[in-house]
Amino acid sequence: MPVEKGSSIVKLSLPSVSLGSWIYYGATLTSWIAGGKERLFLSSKAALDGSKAIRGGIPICWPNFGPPPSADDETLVYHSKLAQHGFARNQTWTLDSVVMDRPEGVSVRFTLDPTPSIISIFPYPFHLSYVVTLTKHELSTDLHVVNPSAKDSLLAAAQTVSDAVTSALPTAVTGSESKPQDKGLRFQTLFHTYLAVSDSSTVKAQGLRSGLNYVDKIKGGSKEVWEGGDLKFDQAVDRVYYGKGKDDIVLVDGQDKLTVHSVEMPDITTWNPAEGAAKIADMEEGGEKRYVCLEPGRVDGHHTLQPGQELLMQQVLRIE
Ligand code: TA6
Repeated sequence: MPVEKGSSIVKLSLPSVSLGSWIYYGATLTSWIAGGKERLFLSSKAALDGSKAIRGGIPICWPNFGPPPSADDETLVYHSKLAQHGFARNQTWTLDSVVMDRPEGVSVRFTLDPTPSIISIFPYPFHLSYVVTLTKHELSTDLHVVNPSAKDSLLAAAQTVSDAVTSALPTAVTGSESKPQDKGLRFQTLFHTYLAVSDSSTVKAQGLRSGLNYVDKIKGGSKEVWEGGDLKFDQAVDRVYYGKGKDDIVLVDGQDKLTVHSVEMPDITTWNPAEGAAKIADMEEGGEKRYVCLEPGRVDGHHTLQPGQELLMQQVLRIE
């Protein structure tokens, strides 16, 4: 059965070719087996019960990536109070539909809409639709963000419901700020992709153009310019490269190559904590050797969708 729905997990399979498992919590993909092996890393200590974000697989960072922004920008006051990487990875998404169920590919859609608890921390109308597709050599994760504050009657009705829920919340929940007047939906997005490797100290990422600006978090957030060449992970790496655009990044692990392609996600984060992994409570022992994160995103400032606007962002992982 290509699509197997459980109460907290859905499994997709293309017989004897590939298999993927998604947990509704965070719509986090926790396994992708292709070409005879597991391509994603999942810490054996990861909490899979919805008590915290999953350490491994592909968590979705939205509407922030990284630590929250400063509240100096008044359009980001609510964003400034969110937890690291936003809230999408900590919500139970809805398995909306099976989009495709064919021998050449299977695909399902998850959705996330404001709930009272989300509205209490982020009182902006939004609709997230997340389609994951498995084919023989590829896994595609597509996140569609909509600002539904539109004139259209159905969407306007959704807005009214959202307004009603917000105004019904006590100030103690909504905080002293009133509901935002600005109808723009502001967000960053990033797929926090943990790619399984044989030994992180020997793999390399290719395709980062020389001249790219990046922020090096290991050096306290210093702004640097990439000199080009292969990026190695033989020591701790935590960098955000801006403006790679449509360039593919290729992870080379011995004879194995995996291409990370992205659309409307012009930035990429590269992360492996090396010995710093010991401080991560839900990281398995020695886990840092077994993965590197290559994380396509849209994280250079917050993107704005005006009422009725939408944006489709995509990551495609392809084994060569
Ligand atoms: O994407 C890299 C990063 O932002 C690192 O700076 C590192 O802290 C990491 O994500 C893990 O974040 P988490 O909140 O999942 O522990």
